[in-house]
Amino acid sequence: MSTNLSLASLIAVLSAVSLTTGRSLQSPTFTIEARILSEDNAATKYSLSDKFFKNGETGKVYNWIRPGQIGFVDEFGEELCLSLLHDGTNNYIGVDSSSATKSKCETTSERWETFAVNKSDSSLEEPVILLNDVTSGQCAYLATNSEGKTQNEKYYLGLGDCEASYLANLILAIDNDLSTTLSATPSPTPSPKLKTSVHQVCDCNDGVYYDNSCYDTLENAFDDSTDGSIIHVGGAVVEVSETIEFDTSVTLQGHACDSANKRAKIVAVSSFETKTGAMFVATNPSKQEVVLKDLEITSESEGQYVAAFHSLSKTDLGGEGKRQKVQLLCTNIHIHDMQSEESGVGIFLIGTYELVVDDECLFENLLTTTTDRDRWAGGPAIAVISLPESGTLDIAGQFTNNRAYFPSPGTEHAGGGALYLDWMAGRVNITARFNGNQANQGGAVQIQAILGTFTDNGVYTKNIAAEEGNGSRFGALGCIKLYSGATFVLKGSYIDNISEGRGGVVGTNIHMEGSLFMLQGTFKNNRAMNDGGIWGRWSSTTLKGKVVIDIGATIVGNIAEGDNNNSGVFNAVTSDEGSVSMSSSEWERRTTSMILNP
Ligand SMILES: *[C@@H]1O[C@H](CO)[C@@H](O)[C@H](O)[C@H]1NC(C)=O
Ligand SMILES: *[C@@H]1O[C@H](CO)[C@@H](O)[C@H](O)[C@H]1NC(C)=O
Ligand SMILES: *[C@@H]1O[C@H](CO)[C@@H](O)[C@H](O)[C@H]1NC(C)=O
Ligand SMILES: *[C@@H]1O[C@H](CO)[C@@H](O)[C@H](O)[C@H]1NC(C)=O
Ligand SMILES: CC(=O)N[C@H]1CO[C@H](CO)[C@@H](O)[C@@H]1O
Repeated sequence: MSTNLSLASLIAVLSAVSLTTGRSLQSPTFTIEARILSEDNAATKYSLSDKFFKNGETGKVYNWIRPGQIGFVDEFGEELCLSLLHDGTNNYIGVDSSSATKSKCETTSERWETFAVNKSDSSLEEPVILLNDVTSGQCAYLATNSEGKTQNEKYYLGLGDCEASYLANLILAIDNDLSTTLSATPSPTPSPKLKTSVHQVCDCNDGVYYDNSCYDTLENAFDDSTDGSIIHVGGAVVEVSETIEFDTSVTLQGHACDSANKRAKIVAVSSFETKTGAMFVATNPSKQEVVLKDLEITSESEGQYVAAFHSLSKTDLGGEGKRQKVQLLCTNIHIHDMQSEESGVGIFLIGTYELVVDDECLFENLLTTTTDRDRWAGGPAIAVISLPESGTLDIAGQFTNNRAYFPSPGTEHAGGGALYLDWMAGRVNITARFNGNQANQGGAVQIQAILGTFTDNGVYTKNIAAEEGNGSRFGALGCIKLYSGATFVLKGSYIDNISEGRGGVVGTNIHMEGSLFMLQGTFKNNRAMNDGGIWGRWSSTTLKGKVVIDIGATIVGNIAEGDNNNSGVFNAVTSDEGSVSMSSSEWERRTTSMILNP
């Protein structure tokens, strides 16, 4: 059974109101009246029972089924609630609980969410109550069940007092496209054709909204936040002029107030310079969970030094900083055009149990650069120093034109053009696309140690390990040490990458007994100016773990310039012990996987 509240797409709710008190929910039954705006913006009055439900479903009596919930009891005695599903962007869709995945009438919290109004009738100064309960005289509002967990956020219709200070509430608009698609296939998954609802933050002068108030700085909102808080940004560009330190578990939620933008914009003003610091620093020495959603983060001026998001560093809190674990979930964030002397201009985590970067994220034009004589770690987009055995790293999205560069008198050995991953004992899963990133070693990704399972499903194109004075290696990815029990599998696509030294795609050094290194993906037109068109290894230690070049791998057109393509596929050198290598023509003659140390 479907309901035609799903015929209506919610457009907006109103106004700068403070909705924390004054709710009383008494009326036993009522009828809702709604002023419906059609495409041409003409307002018509309807009641929910005669227009929002299909033929045969008209005339239902709606009740307060629970505090904060309107619904009805069906012929089987089941309670069905009207709810609005959040589709993950800014859209809401009305459904009854029978067509929602979780269904049933969950008891909602009493937190009420308000939205900026879409002016319904330009001639009226006086606000209009667009949805009210004629029996009780109360007005309908939205209530949300979410307490910081923004996925599958659900909104419910509820009633509250219609005091003038609350102003108007809901506008429901009929969307003809929606009515056909949704009534045919009742589903909690909303149609992208839904109109955008406008969040309260869009009316705030400084683009910051938290706990029913506009804030003049983001810092103040963070200062007032508590665990589980959602801080909203959007509308105005949010300016950050000094480091915001916070120790709460919060969600920073962007809103696309202007429908042309997908994200809310946060900018470090040009006077805010810090060679190694960041705009946001998570400072809780133990557990801290942070969600970043729908945000664009950048700095105002070119060449300005400031990073975006950091955890503590290992020297913070008298050395305690290195024990910190921040869980970070990123959805649709775009961090770009920033630089720092520190790793992780986008995101630096000393440690994490969970980092998720979703497929809509984009890290672009980020630079780590220093002439410090003791620096090796690059990773301008993301640097993670420690992932414990129970930890997970899931990195999707896009990494474009990021660079790590440590020129003389620096080390000339910047590692990781986009990502720098140090101690990886947990599970790592990379599905991101890397294009045009550059470092001295690991054009896109540099890994110091793998102890767990590292699966690379990424797409790497045109990344470069650049000669900067003293050799270079690993065009796309490098890993210095594979511990016993480590699995490092390359299943992705690696195309047109270049190492001006060794290892056109990938390089390794120490392989301990009981480790596995495997090439399974697509390797095309990569180039090492020295040796190892795809894989190059040099070590003073004997190669001990298992190495597999899967016969299912696609290997075409890779070049090892330094040895006339003798190691077009790979070259693995152990100093004092000699080397083993393979050319493309040898590979082409094979009918089985190549396995070392089986
Ligand atoms: C909402 O506001 C936008 C922009 O002002 C306008 O284009 C749109 O027609 C309005 N919609 C309704 C239903 O009032
Ligand atoms: C890696 O992530 C992709 C995309 O999210 C997923 O399909 C795949 O199952 C994951 N693989 C592992 C080994 O977790
Ligand atoms: C180049 O690096 C090697 C070790 O990586 C070092 O021994 C050598 O001195 C360096 N040469 C120059 C010119 O910096
Ligand atoms: C190496 O291989 C590439 C691609 O197959 C080819 O264009 C190039 O001429 C080869 N170089 C030598 C020296 O054989
Ligand atoms: C084989 C090769 O060198 N392909 C490309 C690698 O990436 C560089 C930089 O983008 C290109 O110039 C090469 O053509």
